[in-house]
Amino acid sequence: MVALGGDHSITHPLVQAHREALGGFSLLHVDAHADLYPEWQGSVYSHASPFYRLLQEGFPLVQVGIRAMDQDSLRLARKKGVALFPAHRVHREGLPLEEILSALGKRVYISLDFDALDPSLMPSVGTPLPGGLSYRQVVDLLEAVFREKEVVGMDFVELSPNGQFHAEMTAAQLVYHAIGLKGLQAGWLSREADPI
Ligand SMILES: [Mn+2]
Repeated sequence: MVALGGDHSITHPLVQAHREALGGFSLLHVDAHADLYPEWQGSVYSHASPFYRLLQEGFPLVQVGIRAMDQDSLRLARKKGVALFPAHRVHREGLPLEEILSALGKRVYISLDFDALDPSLMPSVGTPLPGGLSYRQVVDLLEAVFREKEVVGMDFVELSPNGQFHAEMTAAQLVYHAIGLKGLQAGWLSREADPI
């Protein structure tokens, strides 16, 4: 299933529903923020907390593109064995695809916050942060995951349209591309039909 947010609070119930229907999987979280706060502004179900809850529920977690994380979140991530691929590492070394793939299980749920992308190309988010990923880096990551793993579901969240037409088109194109990758994986589409 593909879900479109809305803020990141939708991910926790979506992941729970996927596990109920499909069994276990690991989580690939692509975001500028770790979203590991136990609560935010009085809510344990806030947009800043989904991965805190999911870690408590035992999901293996891989985070890519992170560039905002407090000390408590970092301690929690280390304690729980989160595989962390911060944006600065991606910029210095390139996308460590092999390492990311080996940190994920065979079955993967993808949750992508559009603010993982650099705000120069994705300004239409509530909490833009400089130093983000390029469109091509995100597409390369998705393509590698779809090539090597079974993707059981995905959500795309935090788009906040503000009149920046190019950003909204970028978001639509990324979702469209991901759905196409799922189509290839499932055999609904063939590479020959769309060589790009
Ligand atoms: Mn975010």
